[in-house]
Amino acid sequence: MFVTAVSRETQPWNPSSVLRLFEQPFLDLLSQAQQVHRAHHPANEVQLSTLLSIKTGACSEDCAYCPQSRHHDTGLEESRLAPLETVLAAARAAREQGAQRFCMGAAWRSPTERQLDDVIDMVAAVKALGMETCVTLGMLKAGQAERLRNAGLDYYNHNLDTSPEFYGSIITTRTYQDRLDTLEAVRDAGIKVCCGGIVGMGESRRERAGLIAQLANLDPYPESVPINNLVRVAGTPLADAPPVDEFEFVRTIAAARIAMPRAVLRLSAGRTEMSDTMQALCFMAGAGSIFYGDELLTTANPQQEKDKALMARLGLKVMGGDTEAAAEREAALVSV
Ligand code: SAM
Ligand code: DTB
Ligand code: SF4
Repeated sequence: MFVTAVSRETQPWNPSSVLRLFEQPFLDLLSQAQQVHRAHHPANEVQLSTLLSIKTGACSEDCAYCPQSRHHDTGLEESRLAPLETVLAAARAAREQGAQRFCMGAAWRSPTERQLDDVIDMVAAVKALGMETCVTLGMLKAGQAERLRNAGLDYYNHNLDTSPEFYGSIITTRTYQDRLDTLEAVRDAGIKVCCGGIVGMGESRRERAGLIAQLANLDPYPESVPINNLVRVAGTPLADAPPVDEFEFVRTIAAARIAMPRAVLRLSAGRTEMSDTMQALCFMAGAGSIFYGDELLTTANPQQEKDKALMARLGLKVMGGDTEAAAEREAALVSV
């Protein structure tokens, strides 16, 4: 039997009510999720964002999944903050390849004011290219979020990563409440929130449901919700985590779709290990965006040519933006 779709506007979610979504027969869940998707989003469209690591490695935090933590020996080479020209060249290339949004990530616990000065120049310059801007820099204070907003920042990415109960076995150097405080500072500054989590870190189904309930009960819930499938990196404590069942991953996307009908769900890290068929199921479940470009921050993403071919194979179009910009992006994508 179908569980009736209710949005945050009418009823808060809790882990048990999200769990009941997961427990439906797979095809019922998938069908319901696609109906919710089509009621709130254009069918057959995918939003494309390109990522760039502007400052890599040697991070003071101990996130168990992350190759950039200085607590783990992953052999990653540390880099200084990238020069503005390098960032702009990457953004221009991403735009030419058809990306609508450019996301810049730094391996920081939180930025200093001086570091923020440099990032602000990057945000303003990328925005001037006509792209949407997103950054992920760790924890922010209210004044810092306002400075980013004034520079033209559209989205701030800061993930809850997992449920409050499971969180302590993944990260010890900052609390769940720290993350909620940053999200509040971002929201209060008028920046759109990009916030999601990771599947496949050894969490239970109830804990996956707990993450979705937390996200859905943010008021308002995030505009953008990345769902990452753990990339198991050698040298991290989660290098040997057992992969999550494929249908369970699709169920997670579907449950997020139903609990947050208007959010754009991003099928994020972990796509290199997914077949085209698996990705098609994720789009069916309500994923409406992907990271587009050969690299995520430090790990591989499907080659752009492969993604162009996948989109053509599934008849998916590029989402968003004004008509002219969208047409340019379409043109960039036809060279399959
Ligand atoms: N340092 C900043 C922070 O933690 O907010 C920004 C960068 S951090 C790499 C951004 C997000 O990437 C993390 O919150 C996590 O959800 C995701 N991530 C990092 N490593 C990952 C991995 N190995 N697999 C899947 N997702 C990962
Ligand atoms: C998010 O949720 N996923 C992206 C983005 N936000 C910044 C990052 C994924 C990182 C995967 C591991 C890496 O490439 O270092
Ligand atoms: Fe640092 Fe962010 Fe990686 Fe955690 S996820 S170790 S904060 S870069």
